[in-house]
Amino acid sequence: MTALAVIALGSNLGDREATLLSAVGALGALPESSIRAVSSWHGTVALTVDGPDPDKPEYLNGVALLDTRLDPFQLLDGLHAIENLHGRERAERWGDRTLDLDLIAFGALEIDSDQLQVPHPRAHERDFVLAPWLEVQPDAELAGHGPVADLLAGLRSRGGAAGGDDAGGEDAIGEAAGAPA
Ligand code: A4P
Ligand code: MG
Repeated sequence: MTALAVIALGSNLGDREATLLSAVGALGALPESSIRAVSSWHGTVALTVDGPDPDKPEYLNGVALLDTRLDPFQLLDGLHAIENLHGRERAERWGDRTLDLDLIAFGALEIDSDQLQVPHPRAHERDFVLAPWLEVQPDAELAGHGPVADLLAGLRSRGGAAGGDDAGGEDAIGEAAGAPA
């Protein structure tokens, strides 16, 4: 069965755009998987465990939609392999990173294991996930939370755009080459 996986990409170290584009290529090259769409890259303030920190290097964030026949755990292994290929080091939680790939949603599936939680437990409160997701899937729904458009509107009306978008929309690459319609 083919599922639609929503993957959030983030980078705040090195050549961020080159890393993100390379990661998109690697996602599309995963077995039994193809990229359906990729958002533009959004410049966002780093969110640390102590809150937003404008003194940290700025992130580029985006979202890719992936049609896949992998199961969610196989896909997570693939995401970790791609992160490692791009020099990801794990020093501190929410620390600076060359590449972070988070599985935000996997169809309407809900998983709560030590290794993997889907939907991603913090996605519903993150402007830097919801805004690019909405761009590529205007009718998106986050299982257990509702329409992404409503979540984003609520977040912005409360002024709580955690790690919020400060330069969204530039560098649009839109529909990925070779993506299925
Ligand atoms: N894991 C469980 N569920 C998932 C999932 N749905 N997707 C496990 C991906 N991984 C999942 O992740 C730690 C472990 O979470 C993994 O081993 C996996 O089995 P990690 O990538 O090693 O560490 P992390 O990313 O530092 O931790 P965490 O808690 O996942 O962080 P978040 O929530 O991903 O936040 N600020 C801006 N502006 N933009 C960002 O993209 N990202 C983060 C990371 C912090 N601040 C940010 C951004
Ligand atoms: Mg992560």
